[in-house]
Amino acid sequence: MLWFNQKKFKSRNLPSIIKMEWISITKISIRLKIYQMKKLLLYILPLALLVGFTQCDKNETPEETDNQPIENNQKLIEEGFAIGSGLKVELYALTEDLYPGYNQVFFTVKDSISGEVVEPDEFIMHPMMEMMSGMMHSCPMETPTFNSETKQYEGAITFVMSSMMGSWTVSVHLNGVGTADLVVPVMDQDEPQIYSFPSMIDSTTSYFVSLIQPEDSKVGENTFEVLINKRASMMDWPAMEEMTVVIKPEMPDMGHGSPNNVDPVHTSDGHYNGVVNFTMTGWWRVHVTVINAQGDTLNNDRYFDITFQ
Ligand SMILES: [Cu+2]
Repeated sequence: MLWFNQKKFKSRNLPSIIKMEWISITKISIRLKIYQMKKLLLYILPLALLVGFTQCDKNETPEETDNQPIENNQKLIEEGFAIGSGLKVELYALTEDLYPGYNQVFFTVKDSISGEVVEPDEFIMHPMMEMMSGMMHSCPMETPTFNSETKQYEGAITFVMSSMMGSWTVSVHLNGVGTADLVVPVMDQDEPQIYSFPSMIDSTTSYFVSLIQPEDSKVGENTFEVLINKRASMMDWPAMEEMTVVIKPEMPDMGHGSPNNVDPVHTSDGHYNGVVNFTMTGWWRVHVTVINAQGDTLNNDRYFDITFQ
């Protein structure tokens, strides 16, 4: 078929009979284009929808497989191959996104070819952040241990800052031969779940307090649990077990506190458990004071904001 270059070929320069012809050819070509577009839509639209759904699926809880039930509504955060080991690592969390603070993490290790869940002989986890400046540091963590029922490694990572400041990688070293480097986003939350402060008696030492509970606050008594770590070095973040913790909840815009709170006491591995009493819904601010074994108060006013309806 004849094809007119419409930009170069102006119809007004033509004799009227040819002009008619030209118009009808243009019409045909427009019809053809519409037909082609319709056909294109017919194929592209379902494809686009399919891709859309597939991408949505990635954020959903993965489907249960025969050999590995997904526990506790876990969300797949990232997966990767440990090159050299023939194994694949999947990292799950209980929230859609990892966040600054205490995150429980779950790892499933699979044979990279058969997809079968396996228990590796050796499993070593290292969270590491590369800051914008190029400086590297780790963060507090709880070494994952194998749960023979769920066939997962279960542990915890306390991210000390969000991915706004750099890039977090959770490396998993398997059987001494391969490492899976999982680059994970750590997303800031509206109400921060962790705060840090330099010690008031030794400003070179920083402490990190993470809020673990309440997760879903309710009116009445809630378990109040925090984790306390010290930054001994960029790679060493020990849990602090000999602190005294004092809590004081208030509703800042209503000018009242609440009775019957129980200060958190140490349970294990730097975790402190107590009770916070929220007498009504709304915005609460729980002030947390950390006192060392010598009786020195280590922080000035620090708090967690907790809002619930
Ligand atoms: Cu950092």
